[in-house]
Formats: sequence, C-alpha cells, structure tokens
Amino acid sequence: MDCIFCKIVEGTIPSAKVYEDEKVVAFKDINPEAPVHIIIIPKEHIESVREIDENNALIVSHIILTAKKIAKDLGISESGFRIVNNCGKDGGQTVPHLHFHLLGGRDMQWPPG
Ligand code: D5M
Repeated sequence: MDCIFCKIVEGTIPSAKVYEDEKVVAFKDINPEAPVHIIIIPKEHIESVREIDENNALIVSHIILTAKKIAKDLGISESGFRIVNNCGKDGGQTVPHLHFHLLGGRDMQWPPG
C-alpha cells in the first residue's frame, strides 16, 4: 500500500520517533506548527475517523493516553497543549492514515483557520 505513514511504521522511510509501542507510533511533524508538534498514528492502516467504529474505537483512547504521556515527557503538560484530528477534505486531512496532532510550547489561537 502506498501510504507514507505505513512506511514510517515499517521503517522504510525515516522519522524522528518519540514513542512507539505495539499499537502506535509517534514522531515529530516534518512541518511543525508549534515548538512541540508530534504526529501520533495507529500501526494499523485506518484511513480516518470515518473508519472508526465499535470494533476499533479503543485505538483512539490509546492515542489520547499516548498524547498525554508524550506531553508530560516533553514538558508541555503543565502549560497545556492541543490535540487535533483533521478528517477528510474539508477537515484539512492531507495524509489518509488516521493521525492526531499533539501541539504545544506556545499560546494557541481559536478558532483555527
Ligand atoms: O497532517 C498531516 C501532517 O503530517 C502534516 O502536518 C505534515 C505531516 N507529515 C507528512 N509527511 C510526514 C513525514 N514523512 N514525517 C513527518 N511528518 C509528516 P494532516 O492532518 O493530514 O493535514
């Protein structure tokens, strides 16, 4: 499958990994929008939140717990952080493999663009 994030999981393209376990991988975003910008993905290829259902929904809570752990490890837990998921074209999703952004290290604005 020609999926860039699956290739990161397989290790066939490089990434700056900050965390990995049997279910997820987390790595630095190649185009950071904040001092801390980490992408967290399931190892399993799931295209987007639209493909989440009662059979695979536990991966989402695992990703949130992973984000919380990484935020603590990277020193942005106390100051606060943002977790973002973009879904589909209008949601701004550019990579069709489910991923959550963990952003921190600066004041965030609202609403997003
Ligand atoms: O965000 C997709 C994000 O993935 C975007 O912020 C760039 C990042 N990206 C794309 N390719 C790579 C590689 N190879 N390493 C690290 N980060 C990457 P979206 O929510 O789909 O707009």
